[in-house]
Amino acid sequence: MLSLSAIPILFLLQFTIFISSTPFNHASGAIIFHTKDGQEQREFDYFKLALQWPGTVCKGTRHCCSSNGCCNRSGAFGDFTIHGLWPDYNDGTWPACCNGKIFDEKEILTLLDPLKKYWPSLSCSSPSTCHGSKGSFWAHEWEKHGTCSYPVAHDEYNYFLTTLNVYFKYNVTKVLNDAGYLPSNTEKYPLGGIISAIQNAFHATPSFGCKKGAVEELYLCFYKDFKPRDCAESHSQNGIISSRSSCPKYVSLPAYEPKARIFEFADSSRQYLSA
Ligand code: U2P
Repeated sequence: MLSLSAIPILFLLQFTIFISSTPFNHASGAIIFHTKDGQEQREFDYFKLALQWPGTVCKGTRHCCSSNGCCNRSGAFGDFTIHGLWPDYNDGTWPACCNGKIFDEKEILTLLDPLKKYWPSLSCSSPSTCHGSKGSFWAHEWEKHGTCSYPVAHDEYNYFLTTLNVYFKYNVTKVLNDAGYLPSNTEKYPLGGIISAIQNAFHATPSFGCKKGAVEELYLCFYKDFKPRDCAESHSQNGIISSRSSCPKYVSLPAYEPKARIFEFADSSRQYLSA
């Protein structure tokens, strides 16, 4: 059993280990990250919660595999699902692949149920990790974005837990459903109306990505303390910041349609269909 007097010493020890392992630049006071080729990246400015709309993403499914949520139907497909929590810069660029540990699924075992449901991969392809190999969707998001979320999210478990918490707190699917914007394969909705519904609920302006007139991605933005802020839909090229949206004035929110499932054999390109 620990004596009471040992507790402050343990705390101090933990705190010292924590501080001494931070990428802190004592000259400027800023947190500096290094990519694996030694490039410096400064601390991010804000967070972007990137969500995907399975009804649109899964329309593009060409083949199936066990890891593709579009096929195994394990996800919450009437909802926006998580793409990632991205630390971004105000100029439209972002840091990527910062100092941090390689993804280890064992670190997030207790989060697997909600992650499978609300953060499913909607593709068969294995994205690249920051260490030159191919990995899971979660490995890609942690290594590319999670490692740059320091000092707000300071480890893998904390990154995934924080993302789930923000996602549940700012339930944009519920906001849209309550405002009458329901999944439909026939309706078109005014993008301005969708934006207003979100502004009224969260007091901040989201941004969007569309594919063939259908909402594919929705972005909610946050200050580092997770208070909502506007998403700066800007992209910096040669120092010139320009705005861009791939969405028309009227957009659709297609319903996810379980269709014939196309399975792919691991050993060949043979495929077969199942209802
Ligand atoms: O938009 C195409 C891809 O660029 C990455 N992206 C985009 C915007 C942003 O703020 N941050 C960012 O990282 C995303 O890459 P991914 O995480 O999918 O590898 C996005 O898909």
